[in-house]
Amino acid sequence: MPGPKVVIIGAGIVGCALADELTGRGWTDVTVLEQGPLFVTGGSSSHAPGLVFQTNPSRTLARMARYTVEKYSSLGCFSTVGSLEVATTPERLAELHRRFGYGQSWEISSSLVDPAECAAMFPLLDKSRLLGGLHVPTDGLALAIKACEVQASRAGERGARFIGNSRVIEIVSRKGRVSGVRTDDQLYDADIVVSCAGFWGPAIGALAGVPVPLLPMAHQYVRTTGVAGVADGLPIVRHQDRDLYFRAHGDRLGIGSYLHEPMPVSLDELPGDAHPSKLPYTPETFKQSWSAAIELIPALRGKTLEEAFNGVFSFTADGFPLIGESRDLRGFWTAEAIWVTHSAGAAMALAEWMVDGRSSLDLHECDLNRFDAAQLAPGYVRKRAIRNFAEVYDIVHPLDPPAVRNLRVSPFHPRQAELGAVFGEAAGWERPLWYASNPPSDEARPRDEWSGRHWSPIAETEARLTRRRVALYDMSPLTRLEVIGPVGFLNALTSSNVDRPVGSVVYTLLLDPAGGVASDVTVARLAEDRFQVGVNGPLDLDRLLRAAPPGVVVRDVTGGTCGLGLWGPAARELVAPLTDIDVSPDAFKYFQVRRGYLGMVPVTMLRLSYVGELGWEIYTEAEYGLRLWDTLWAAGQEYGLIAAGRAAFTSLRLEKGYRAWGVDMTTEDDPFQAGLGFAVSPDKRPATAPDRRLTCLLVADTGDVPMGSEPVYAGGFAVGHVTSAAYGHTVESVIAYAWLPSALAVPGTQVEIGYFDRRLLATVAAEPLFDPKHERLRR
Ligand code: FAD
Ligand code: THG
Repeated sequence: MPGPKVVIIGAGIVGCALADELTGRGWTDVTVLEQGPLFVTGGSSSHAPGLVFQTNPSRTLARMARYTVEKYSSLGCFSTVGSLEVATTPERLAELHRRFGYGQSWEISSSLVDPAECAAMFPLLDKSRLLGGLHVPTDGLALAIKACEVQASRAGERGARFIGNSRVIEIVSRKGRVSGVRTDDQLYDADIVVSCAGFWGPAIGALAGVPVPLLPMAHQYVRTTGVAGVADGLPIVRHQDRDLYFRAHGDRLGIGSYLHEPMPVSLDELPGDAHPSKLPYTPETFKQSWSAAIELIPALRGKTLEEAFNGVFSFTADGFPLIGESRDLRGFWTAEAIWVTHSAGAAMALAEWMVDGRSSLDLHECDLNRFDAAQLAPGYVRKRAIRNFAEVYDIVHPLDPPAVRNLRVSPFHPRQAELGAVFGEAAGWERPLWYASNPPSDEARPRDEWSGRHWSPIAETEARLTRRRVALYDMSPLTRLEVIGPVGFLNALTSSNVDRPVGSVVYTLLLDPAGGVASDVTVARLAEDRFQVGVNGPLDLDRLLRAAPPGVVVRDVTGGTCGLGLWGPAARELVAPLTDIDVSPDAFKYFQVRRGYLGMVPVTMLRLSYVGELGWEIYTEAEYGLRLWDTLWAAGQEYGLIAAGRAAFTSLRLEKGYRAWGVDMTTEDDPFQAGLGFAVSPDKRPATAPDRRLTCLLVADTGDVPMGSEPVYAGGFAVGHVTSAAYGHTVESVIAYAWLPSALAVPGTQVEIGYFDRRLLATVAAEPLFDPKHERLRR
């Protein structure tokens, strides 16, 4: 069986790698159509200098890069010269320590080196400017054109066809499914079309009616005349403090720059010659970069440029690729905004996904369908992509404010602003981090500079008062789906029995074909055939829509509705006089749902709590939002009600041991490893003994609070990594969740967490740390 008929658009490095990976898995009916000549097509791959730095904060991107290095090395398309990232500021040196940590977490060996060692590896560096460097011996140079040729020839031997000078001008579809593509002179039938068109992605997307949210931008690359001391074999260098990178081309030095103003490119201004991805050089925008290059490498003084151009490639709103099948047109896939660095790994992951129905790599950060509608707006993509260009080498804190603000606000926003909310952003939503109207805690410990950024001791007050009194949390950004149809539909999709009486809520999992955790959701049964499902974002909507048989309705009701979490020991006393719903402990139990009124507001109340306290999530339509807030706020005054933000929320969540999907666990983890076996019915999936476990650590208090992705060491070796961490104000300790081998996931085991240049002592603890018998939730 040759598999389905596949057409790949584009014979750049991604299209060639995908043809190789698909044919290697037995899908041999593959046709690759390329508008340019083979294999110097004129796309980005034809002009990429091919530097591969594997270290990345994202585990997925790091693993794609590792695969790329291993594959291209084995195919003779990689030159393992090693890499050196240099620091000229103390902030950068600290950042290199953090990057060293990512390497430890993702199994990419590296070492921190002093200025003399930097100069020993790359003698032309002015070592008096350096504070240190990060050396990754397995990094190096991918020979991009050769990698295209070698992978294409292997795919060709297995039956793939590569056709150059064939421009796709139409995507043909029938009943919402792709059925072929048309070039100037021919129609090709296809069951599956994969767009590997690089920065032309949006144009191919337009042919298919599929938004492809990337922005082509130009980036300057130059090559000097001969420089004494430059020779092949020198490590590749990054000088992130000045947005530069360097490689040797024989005795010439190649210099790439991100220092200039971002230069978005419109597809109709591309040169009509054989090199559309090569725009004319703009010398004035390179001046600063040239001086910065001379400062680092004084031997460049007086040298001239032999070649220079502005090369075009893709940027996205969040810096991640666009991989997956369109939800609008079945059978139409994309693999775009992928660097040479990630090309083979991304192609491998996508081929697994296409052939096996799932990838061994967690792809949620890269999924084409990860965006909400607002995040697809061309203006949004453009603004965020431009910021990503400018910040490509910057030291970016996870909570730094993004380029686009106030895109989505909940109806509570004016009240939150009146209370001095300090907002963060998530999926386009404004979310309070904490409220300036609450006093800072005088018990709060000082924090290290990094974890103390975008943090306030007010969060501690909010966390403590949630446990002592009662607090309001904005739950509007939580994605909520309405499902109308027989319960069998949801029951078949989930890991436990959701066929419970009307009025029940079930916490359950969506598992992928191999049993990996694709999501964790709450299913509230509002009526016999009507459900409200709390999910983790647009990918879950997609999953349900794909599975829904005719007659089952699945709708995202997040927009147009809103919700508040009212949690704390006083929650029941506060709401009881306001509502016609009987909220007494026997009438409205933990994990039940009721509908009724709160004041004059029609509400759906779910008795559950991600922060581990008595209380409810209270949902209503958006137009009632202010009235809902005001009703609770007025009634809450005598109970000392406060508004509380995301910082307190995360701290309370970790005290209670509740996992966050996408952070703590993904499709790479099974429920038993993730500590979620309780949410799996044995008849749906038998329990297995975990080889590794998501583990709770108590971290010795030094003021350092990890942020996630830090390595965990035992016996001197990296053995796992941190997922989530926060200071737990009730348990009075830093809490970190981490993946560890089962043998180490035993309470009392001592480990260390790598944080910048420090090692933090940590001890495995029994979980949950807070209220292990759920007494507070159930009273
Ligand atoms: P491309 O190589 O652009 O291939 C897409 C192909 O699709 C093209 O050949 C195009 O002709 C074809 N196509 C488009 N439309 C159609 C159509 N309608 N019909 C048929 N065919 C079509 N990455 C790194 O990892 N490291 C680096 O050091 C690095 N440096 C770079 C420096 C420069 C100056 C540039 C420009 C890029 C750099 N990149 C680097 C980025 C990297 O080059 C790209 O991300 C990568 O090459 C993209 O590969 P691709 O196969 O997706 O796209
Ligand atoms: N609220 C609602 N839906 C949601 C979330 C939410 N869906 C997505 C995400 N958040 C799901 N995450 C959790 C995590 C833990 C719990 C609820 C949602 C939880 N767990 C209890 C426990 O682990 O002890 C209950 C388990 C049980 O009784 O089965 O409460 O925040 N609406």
